[in-house]
Amino acid sequence: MTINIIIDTDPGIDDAVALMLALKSPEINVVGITTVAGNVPVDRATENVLKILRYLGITDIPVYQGAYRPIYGELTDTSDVHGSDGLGDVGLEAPKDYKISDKHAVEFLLRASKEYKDLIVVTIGPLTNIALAILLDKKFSERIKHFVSMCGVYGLTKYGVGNITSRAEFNVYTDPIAAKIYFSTPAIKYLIGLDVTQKPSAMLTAKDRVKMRNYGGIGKLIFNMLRRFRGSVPLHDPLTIAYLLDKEVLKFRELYVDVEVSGIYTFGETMADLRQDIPDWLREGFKAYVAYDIDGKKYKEILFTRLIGRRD
Ligand SMILES: [Ca+2]
Repeated sequence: MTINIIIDTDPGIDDAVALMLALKSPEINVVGITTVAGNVPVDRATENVLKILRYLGITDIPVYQGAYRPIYGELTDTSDVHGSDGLGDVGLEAPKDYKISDKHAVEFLLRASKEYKDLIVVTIGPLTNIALAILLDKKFSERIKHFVSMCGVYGLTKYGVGNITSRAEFNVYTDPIAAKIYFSTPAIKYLIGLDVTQKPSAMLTAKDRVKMRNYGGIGKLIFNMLRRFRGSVPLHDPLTIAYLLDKEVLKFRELYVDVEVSGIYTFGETMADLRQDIPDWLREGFKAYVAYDIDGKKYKEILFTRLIGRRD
């Protein structure tokens, strides 16, 4: 069965890997790609999507540019992580003749939610576009089969520490109001946070990356994009796609979650109500499925098999 998805993204090296994983997986039909300001300004994010499409020789997937800034929050310079171009400065070129749509990403999200009965929205950047779509159309989120989002950190494992501040994950920190609007909808949400993406068994070791390089092609590209890192590197965003390909990769718990939208040390912190034995009406926040464990070996097998054509 074909899995119809929209990917909302701010590439970003791990976004690039997520896009390639989706686009190389025949079970997945990428209905469209929407961009958002996050790791890089939105026009750069759009350009980076086009670079990936060009690299893969894809010419027919519609690309829609989205929000140029967070609703509330500021863009952070991530060039120390993602390079000055957002893709590790490996020299990928944008296609000269790829036309992006003149429609806004949010318009596309609303339209596609009506056209497809079984649409899954995958978010791997700040949630600004999603929040805007929710605010424009009360029924939008209910028309989506479900969302899968790389966002937040919920205190579910010892690996779950912030990656932008000690408490906050980047996508939520960049636009916490947008995250709150998203969390507060009754839509079905699968949230994949740093609790699982930073588990050591799920991270790409230096040895994994050398193996990738030696296989050439996409493997070499990933190696080069990540060449400034030493030791193990988490690949957060592709986990959303890996989960769609194989549900065994992640374990989820239904929890109530919320996000801190003010505070000096807690700005952008996500929290899950982990109290035991209290009635739901006393709980704080909104229902979501939150990932609490990952089969890291399986995750890496998916990356290697799909992207490089080798098991490991
Ligand atoms: Ca991202």
